[in-house]
Amino acid sequence: MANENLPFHPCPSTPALNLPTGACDAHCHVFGPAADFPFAPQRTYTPVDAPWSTLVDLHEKLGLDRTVLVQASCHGTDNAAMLDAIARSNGTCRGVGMVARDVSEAELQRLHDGGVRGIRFNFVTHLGQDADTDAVRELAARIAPLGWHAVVHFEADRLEVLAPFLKTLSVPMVIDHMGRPDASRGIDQAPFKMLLDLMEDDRFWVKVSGAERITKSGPPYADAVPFARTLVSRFEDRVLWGTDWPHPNIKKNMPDDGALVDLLMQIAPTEELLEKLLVTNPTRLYWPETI
Ligand code: 0GY
Repeated sequence: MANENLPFHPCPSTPALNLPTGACDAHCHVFGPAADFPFAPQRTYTPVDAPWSTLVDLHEKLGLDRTVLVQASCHGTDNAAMLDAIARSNGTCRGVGMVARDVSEAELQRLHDGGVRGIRFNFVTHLGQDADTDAVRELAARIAPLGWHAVVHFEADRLEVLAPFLKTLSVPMVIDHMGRPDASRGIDQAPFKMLLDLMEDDRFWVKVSGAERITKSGPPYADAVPFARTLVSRFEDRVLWGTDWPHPNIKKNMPDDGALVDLLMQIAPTEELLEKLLVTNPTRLYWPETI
């Protein structure tokens, strides 16, 4: 039986930080409702229902105007819940899907028409089997003509093996959750240095999300901030941020999404950096036609 997730925070605080117009949550999920969009039988966890209407209310409270939904493993390659949300969003939401190796051209086009702009590959032990690198290579070549990118989600200790492979791909690649280092080991640890090296190559982007995942000290995530701060200060044009709502597989201290927004005061401490992180950069990847 897949493990049951904890519910998301019932009443997130209103952040003190005013976000810029067009601010984008570039990493969050919709789950179910299971009655309408059943979870994948092969999933490794069962999330709580986290429908689009709840996310819309949350974003309004936080001051977020746009959304990138990321397909999570619990829905497998059935992107229906995500596509349904995008269709309701009046153009304010785009998506990152998951697809099978033998996905048809027609299905890729259907996803594109439905607002998908990338596909995601997992190399995370607790989410089940790793993506097959031959399949990743094939799919990366197939999505390139659509102008899509790959989102790569891995645990920090996988990077040493993964980096040489990723460097052979020609599409833009977005790394989830700062490459998931153990924050208690500090920014001089080898996996984070490896990530910084990888980011010198301008095919790579990184999400400075996941403070609540990499922290060892817990809220308010002081140990995680230097990682995000370093990435934003060194690579201001290739960083993205997201809440990660509804926070799948967080086992304790379910984050207050308002507090996660307020962490941005430390992560991107000038108006210009905040504008790039929340508006300019996500626009380049997900709404390039508006530039
Ligand atoms: C995340 C993180 C997680 C889960 C998934 O695909 C997923 O199921 O993304 C996780 O458990 O670390 O990116 O939201």
